[in-house]
Amino acid sequence: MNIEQVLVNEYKINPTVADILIKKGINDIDLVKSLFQPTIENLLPPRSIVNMETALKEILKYSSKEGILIWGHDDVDGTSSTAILMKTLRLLGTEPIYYIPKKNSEGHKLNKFGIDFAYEKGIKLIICLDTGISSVDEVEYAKEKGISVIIADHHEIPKILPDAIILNPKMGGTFQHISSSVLSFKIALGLLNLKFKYDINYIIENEPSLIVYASLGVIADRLPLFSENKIIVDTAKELINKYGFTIFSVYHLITGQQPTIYSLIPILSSIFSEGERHLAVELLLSNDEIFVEEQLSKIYKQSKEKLLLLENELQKIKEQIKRIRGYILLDLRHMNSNSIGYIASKVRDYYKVPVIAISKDELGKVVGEIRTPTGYNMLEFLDSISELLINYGGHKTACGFSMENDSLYDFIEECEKFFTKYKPNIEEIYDLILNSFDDEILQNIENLRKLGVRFRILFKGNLKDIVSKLKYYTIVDPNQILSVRAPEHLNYIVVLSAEDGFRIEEIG
Ligand SMILES: [Mn+2]
Repeated sequence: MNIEQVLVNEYKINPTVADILIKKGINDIDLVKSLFQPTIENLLPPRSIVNMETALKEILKYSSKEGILIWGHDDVDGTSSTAILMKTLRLLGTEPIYYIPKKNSEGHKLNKFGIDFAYEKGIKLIICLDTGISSVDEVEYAKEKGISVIIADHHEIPKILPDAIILNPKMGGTFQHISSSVLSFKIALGLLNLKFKYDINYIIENEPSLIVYASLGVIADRLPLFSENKIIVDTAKELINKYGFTIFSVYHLITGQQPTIYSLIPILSSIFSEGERHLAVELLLSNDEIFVEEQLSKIYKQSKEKLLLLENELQKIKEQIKRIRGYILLDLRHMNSNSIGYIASKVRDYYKVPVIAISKDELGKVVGEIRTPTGYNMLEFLDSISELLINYGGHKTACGFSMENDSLYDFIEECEKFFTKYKPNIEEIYDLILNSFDDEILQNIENLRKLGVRFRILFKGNLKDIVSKLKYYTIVDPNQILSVRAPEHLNYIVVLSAEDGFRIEEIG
């Protein structure tokens, strides 16, 4: 039986919905199980990931000696990945070092400086986490220096891959939307199993923090919360309640609030790399309550102040936006480049159009962040203008780039050309377009909603009838959009099946 038949026959899923599930990444019988029974025993084994076997052997080869460098990425997914592998390699009896490039002076790929740094330290293996998938030249350079490279990165796979051992969920053997932190957790699982025969249950009992770190990257990167991502996050929530992890108990002490994965992320993401040290990694790995309390209370205060400043800035920016023609280009060269991703996301959420925010790095080069609604593929755009760029990468709707100052004018021209022509892919915006109410489909979507799958549905046709039937489901409409106009006077309604119910997103 193929996957569609399994979904239709065994799980009673409507064929249309089954096709959408397959498109969303449920393309393998084990993933079907992880979707419908999201419990830890249904996490796919590490070794089903393409190249994992080779990667594990390579790591074990070096883990008996000194000589491993973890090359991370300066965001919560990157720092939680780094913490997972640092901890695991220590358990294996080696003392690795890590380096996380500073975003506003070094970009985010593997770089030659880092390889020289590794070479001087006698490093024989570099493991890139949450970055590196496009570092073709840098991997060549590392090899010339006699350094082996493993890349564990969940970003989009570029046309030309570096000549390294590559682990990427989009190559198969796992849910394609896992974070780099979950990918790192699977490396950890594989290593601990190969070396000590530990299984997942043993690790949950004895090294529960590894799962908790893995959950941070899933939430921070806003990945779809079903299948393996749901398994990790649900298990982490249980473990946080069961054990008092230092960073969580200190958070409780400082704020008086119940610590959750969600509450920790804004604090961790307000910390930036110092290169050879990243305080977020140190805090995650530390059992020293005094150190954690000292640092966390300082950061907590600073992050609150910074958020206030950013909110102010955001308010000013919104007031300056007078006219929108398909997209927004924000010149934020007065702001620190670390903050422009946040601003771009917020402006995108508010105006629901693509936003490009540019700033300067420490060397005066232009750096930018792009955030778009679903349906855009901005990596394709960056590919098409790659000769203007020094560096770029990320996800289709959230990516970053850098370029020389001289290229800015051409870049702006290219944006204008691109957005006047580009039509977002309607199939990526809406999972489903329905011209009438279909009970079977809606019941499927309701059940899948509880398993974490989100469907964005465009309703057309007899909207009076559709709205009256939709009312049998939990509707979330805090701004009461639906009562603005009678459904018979509408052309369409957009509904998202969200965590709390069917959210009314848009009418027109
Ligand atoms: Mn990531």
